[in-house]
Amino acid sequence: MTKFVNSKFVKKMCEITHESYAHGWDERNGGNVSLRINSTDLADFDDVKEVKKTFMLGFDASPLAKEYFLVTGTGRYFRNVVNQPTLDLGLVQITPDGQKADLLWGFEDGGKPTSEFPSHLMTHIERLKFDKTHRVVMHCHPTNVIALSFTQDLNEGHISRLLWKMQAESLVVFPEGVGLIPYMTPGTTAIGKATASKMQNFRVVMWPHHGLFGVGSDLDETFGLIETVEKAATIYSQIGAQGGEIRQSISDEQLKELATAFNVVANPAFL
Ligand code: 2HA
Ligand code: ZN
Repeated sequence: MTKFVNSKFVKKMCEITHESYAHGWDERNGGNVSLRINSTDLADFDDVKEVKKTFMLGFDASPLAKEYFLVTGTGRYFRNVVNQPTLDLGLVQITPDGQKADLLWGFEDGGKPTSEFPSHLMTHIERLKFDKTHRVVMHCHPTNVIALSFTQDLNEGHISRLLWKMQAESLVVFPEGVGLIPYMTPGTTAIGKATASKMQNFRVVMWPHHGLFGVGSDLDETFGLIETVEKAATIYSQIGAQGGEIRQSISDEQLKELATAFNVVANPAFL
């Protein structure tokens, strides 16, 4: 029998959290990730069968009853996960009544799931209505995206079009654009509800003056989505550093050609 710490799930979480930290998106305890895992993929591990403790969720997660999530811990530093995954990560199963999460592995020094776990689970619930392949929710604090939320009108169409026009890749990677919620207090059920509601139409949602929430079917894809949004915002910052004058840019027509060429549907409300 294999130990869960050696699983591809833990390995990939270690890699992604470290990569996100190395990009400068997770100062101190910033950021959190959750990954939904199938029960069949856990069958080989003998150290995930017993309930170690149980956490109250504080809301009704019954659409996720019996689902398994590998999740980062509250207060834990992304910088450290790679060196102490059994402390900073936990594998939980949502209880059949959807009110609690049973800890099966990890959080060995008394940790518990991220403070944003309600936002994660509400987002998982919403995304699974549209896309059964959906498995990952990732939150982090990308610097240039946060900067944009101070200098730009907080309008989804404006932000999405700005980011689409910063590089040819943007529209292909996030054709729906970027969703936006008002500034809200982190870690609350209210921010979870607002984020999940945006996830009906978007895979990436900006939290002004705070960061991004991204979703996807695996960790690489979700990381890549956030990376692409932040790259576009970084180009915008660099344009500012080069004097800020835009002499030529990608036109609406060229965006439409991109959508056709890459077989994606650009959000009709924005283009
Ligand atoms: O995990 O990033 O939003 C810490 C945070 C809260
Ligand atoms: Zn945060």
